[in-house]
Amino acid sequence: MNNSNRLRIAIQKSGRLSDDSIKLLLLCGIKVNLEQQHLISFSQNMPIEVMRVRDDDIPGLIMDGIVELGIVGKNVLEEIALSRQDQEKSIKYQILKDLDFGICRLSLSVPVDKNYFNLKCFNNTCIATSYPYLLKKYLNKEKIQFSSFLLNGSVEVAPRAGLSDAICDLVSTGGTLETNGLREVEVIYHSHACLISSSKDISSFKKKIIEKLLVRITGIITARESKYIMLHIPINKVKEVISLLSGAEHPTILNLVGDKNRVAMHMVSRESIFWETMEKLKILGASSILVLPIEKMME
Ligand code: PRT
Ligand code: ZN
Repeated sequence: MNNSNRLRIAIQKSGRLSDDSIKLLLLCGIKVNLEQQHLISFSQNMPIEVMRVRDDDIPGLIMDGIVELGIVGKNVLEEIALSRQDQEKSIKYQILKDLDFGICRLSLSVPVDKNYFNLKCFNNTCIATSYPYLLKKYLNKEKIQFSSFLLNGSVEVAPRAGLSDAICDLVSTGGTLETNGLREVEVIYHSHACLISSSKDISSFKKKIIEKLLVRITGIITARESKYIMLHIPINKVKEVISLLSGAEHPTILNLVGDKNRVAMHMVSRESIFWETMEKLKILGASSILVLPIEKMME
């Protein structure tokens, strides 16, 4: 239980989620110096302390009520929840927000030269994995008989070393699998980072800070997904632009000085604007097309 008056937020100390987690906290306006090698760093402008730990420790810290907020991959969260369930420990937590980083999938992969038809091919196989609980949950549901062993690193070398028939590991680009002569055959879990909170007693003072952070994080993520678009277009093509940019809401139309046939359109689009869309706008007669990133948004 955290009795301090400061809201504690746990993030990964060093790894794939660290930079994005720190960036998110800074964008939320939390001033904190994370340069030193300290476990806990105090914010200079908010009643917040940031705790930097291994990602595998974050779900437990939340479920035991040691910290109020955490940023962790859903894969780790679900794996730890399953293992704690097995040990009859508390698994209470809340997912407050799905975040837009740490995107990966947990997949089953086999050597490229091995025939694979369907999940039944995993019957009586031995699978190396860092996620035994997620693997067991998935294959048990499919009624596959298998054995597994835990490797917390270098999982991808297990089949070549003659230790296993297959692996169950995280994949993002697929490069690691390819380098190790493996082929991804089944995705068993889609994951991304998420903001989680403890379900234990949280003071109303801390709840207010959490609410404030949540609004800010939602604004940051919406802004990152959105683009501000400006362009010039013949007046009679305005409707076509609107239907082409279907993710854009309520465009602003402005007159252009010295050109009665064309107008300027300004709008926010909730969708990515690809080169293909810009080329289509050009064909419609658009010019001076600008697509700008948005830093913050509040609705
Ligand atoms: O030290 P600590 O325990 O904190 O860190 P860690 O080594 O356990 O985790 P880390 O930093 O590797 O990953 C943290 C989290 O990032 C994971 O739990 C996922 O939620 C997320 N994530 C996103 C990934 C990947 N993408 C990823 N590609 N985690 C690991 N990988 C590894 C994967 O295990 C494999 O070795 O990257 C390799 C595959 O990548 P590709 O691009 O070659 O497919
Ligand atoms: Zn870890």
